[in-house]
Amino acid sequence: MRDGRVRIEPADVLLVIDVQNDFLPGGALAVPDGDAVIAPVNRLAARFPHVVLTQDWHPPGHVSFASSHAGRRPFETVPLPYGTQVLWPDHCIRGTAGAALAAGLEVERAELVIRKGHARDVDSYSAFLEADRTTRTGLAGYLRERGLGRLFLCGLATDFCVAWSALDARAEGFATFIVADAVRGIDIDGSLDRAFAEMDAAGIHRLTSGEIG
Ligand code: VGL
Ligand code: ZN
Repeated sequence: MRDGRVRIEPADVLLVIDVQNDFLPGGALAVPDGDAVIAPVNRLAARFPHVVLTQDWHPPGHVSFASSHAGRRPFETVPLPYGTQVLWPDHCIRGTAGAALAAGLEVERAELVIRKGHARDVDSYSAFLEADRTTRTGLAGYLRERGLGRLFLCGLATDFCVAWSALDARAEGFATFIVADAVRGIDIDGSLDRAFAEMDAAGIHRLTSGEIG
């Protein structure tokens, strides 16, 4: 849903999803135009009262890597105990340069970094719930304990980690906004249009950073 200007309130949180080298042009799982989010994210991060970051943070041999499945290639899908998994190139291996936050990201005011996808056999696009849909990252409890939220999401990738995080934020009862000029998508077989349709249907607000006052 589109609405007009929104004024920043004291409990508002900017949730910066996965702005990591492997998702930038030249990275292992490059999101087209992914580096375009850095400038708007920096401007937002300077203005929000609270900033929380996520990092995709996989062990070597992670179940989401095509290289962990004999004969499979990136962007194919496989059935796993928790559902259908898209297979990716090896990316965001914990501690590597590819997993590091983008060099130009100015987020020193971030109060929390949530790392996700760290269990070898379960992926986690969402900042709240792993792909088994039962294991929690702790983020909802952290936000509630501190009395924080509304949530304003930005980062990468719109149709995977941003959308899953936004949908779970909404399901947790947080007022949730997507900052459209501060996200970019991967877009596999229409996944970007689908993600926006699902977010619209869930009551997630869409605005541009210029509409945040
Ligand atoms: C992501 C695919 C695999 C993301 C993470 O950050 O959107 N996408 N791992
Ligand atoms: Zn990943």
